[in-house]
Amino acid sequence: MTLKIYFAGSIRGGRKDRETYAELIKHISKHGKVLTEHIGDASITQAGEDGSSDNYIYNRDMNWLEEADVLIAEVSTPSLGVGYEIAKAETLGKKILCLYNSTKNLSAMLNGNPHLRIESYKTLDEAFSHIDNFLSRYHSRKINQKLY
Ligand code: 6IA
Repeated sequence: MTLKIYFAGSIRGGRKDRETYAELIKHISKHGKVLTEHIGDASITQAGEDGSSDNYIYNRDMNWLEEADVLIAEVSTPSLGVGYEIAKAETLGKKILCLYNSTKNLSAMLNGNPHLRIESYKTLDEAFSHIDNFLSRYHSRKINQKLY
């Protein structure tokens, strides 16, 4: 079955890492279906004007989060929405990978949470290998669980 991945990245928190999100999404798509491909879209600006109501966006995103097998969040740009999604995914029992640029200072609320896998990167290739490791562990854990 195809792996479903929820990718989270800042929108109203600021769009300066948008191109990084697009590269990460392209890489993650090799592993399965990214439910939130639009996070890397240049057409989604910080102000946002795609016409969807906030209530529609909230409901749709929460449904996707429930449906997802894993959450991968890029957390270099602080975002209330991404922080909320991480906490929600934790409550739902999802496996979570948080990636951030090593030049940033990460919130203790993420960095200090033992339930999150947190990885910093300097280059996109480093970020890609963190993703590959995280997803291969996810697969092997699932296979092992099926044995018992
Ligand atoms: O607080 P933020 O806006 O930075 O929160 C970003 C996170 O919330 C992302 O990981 C998304 O999953 C979710 N999110 C927030 N706004 C949207 C959105 N808006 N579309 C999809 N997901 C969203 C469309 C454009 C909008 C600015 C009108």
